[in-house]
Amino acid sequence: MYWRTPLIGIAVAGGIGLGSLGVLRLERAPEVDRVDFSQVRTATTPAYVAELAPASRARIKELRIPVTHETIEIAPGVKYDGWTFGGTVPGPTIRVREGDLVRITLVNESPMPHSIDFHAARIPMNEAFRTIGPGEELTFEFVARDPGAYMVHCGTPPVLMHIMQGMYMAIIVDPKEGWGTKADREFVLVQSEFYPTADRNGGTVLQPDYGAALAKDATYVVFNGNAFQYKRVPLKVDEGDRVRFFVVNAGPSLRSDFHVVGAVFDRVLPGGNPNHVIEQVQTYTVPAGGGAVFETVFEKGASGEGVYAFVTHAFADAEKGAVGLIQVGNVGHVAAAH
Ligand SMILES: [Cu+2]
Repeated sequence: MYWRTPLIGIAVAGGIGLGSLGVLRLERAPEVDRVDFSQVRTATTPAYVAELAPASRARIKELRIPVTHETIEIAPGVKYDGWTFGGTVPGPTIRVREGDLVRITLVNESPMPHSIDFHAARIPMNEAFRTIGPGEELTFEFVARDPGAYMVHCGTPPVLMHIMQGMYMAIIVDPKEGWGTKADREFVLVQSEFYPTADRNGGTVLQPDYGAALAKDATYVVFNGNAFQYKRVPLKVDEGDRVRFFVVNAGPSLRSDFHVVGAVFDRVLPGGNPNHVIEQVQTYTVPAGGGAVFETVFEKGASGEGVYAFVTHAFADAEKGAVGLIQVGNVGHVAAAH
C-alpha cells in the first residue's frame, strides 16, 4: 500500500530476435521504487493503517520525506500541535528488504530545524543525521544490512522535544530468507507517549508540556498515534491466521511490555533478529528506541474466533490509551466504549 508504481520498471523479454517464438521470457523486478511521502499520506481515519503490505521487489528504495508541522488528533476530539514526518504521527511505515539500498531525501517544509535518524542505518551520524533548516533538503543513502523492526526519529536537540511532538515512524527490514514462518497478516504498532497541556492563548489545539515529558508524566500512551483507536476500530484477522506484529517503541521515555490477552506468542524476535527467536512468550519488553517482532496463531480450539486485546502490560500506560482489540473471525461489532 505504501509503494507506488515505480517510475522505472524494466521487464526484460529474453530471446530478442526470436520474434513470435519468444520461448524464453524473463521478468526482472523494477530497479528503483520511488515514493514521495508528500504525495502519499498514510490514512489515519478511521484509524491509522496498521496492516502492512509486503515490501516491493525493487532493490533500490528512494524516499522523499517531508517534515511538516500539523494539527494532529491524539485521542478522539483532542487536537495537538504536532511535528511530523509525512504529515502523520507516526510517519509512514517504510518497508525494505535486507540488502536494499535506501536513499533518503529529507525535505524540511517546517519553520524550524529538524533531522532524521534511522536506527536501521550504519552510517556516520554527523553527516546523514545532521540538522537542516527550514526549506533545506538532505540526501543520504544506506544499505539495509540488518533485518529487524526499527525506529526512525528526529534527532535534533532537545531530542525529547522532537520525539514527544510526533517525529517518529517504523522501518521494517525483512530478512533475505524471510522471517522463518509464513504470516497471514502483518501489522505495525508504534507505541509512544504524549504530554499535552492547554494552549495559554486560549486556543483549542493542545501544546507540548516539556516539564511533564522530563518527569515522564504522560497524559496519553498510544499505539500508532491515537489513544484507544483500535478499541474503536479493531484489527481484523481470520481464525487460523498466523499474525506477525512489528512493534516499535518510539517512547520518548516509557517502555512497552507488549502482550496479547488470550494468546501466547509462539515466536518473539527481539530487535527483529531472525537468528534470535525465543519461543512461547507471554509478554516481552520493547525498550524506548527499540523494536521486536511478535507472532501468534489464532488457532481454532485455542485462541480461536473471538476478541483479544493487545496492550502494554505496564498498566498505568495501558489505562492512558495503549490498548487495542483484535477481532478474530466473525464475532460482530466488538468495539468497546471508552
Ligand atoms: Cu525535529
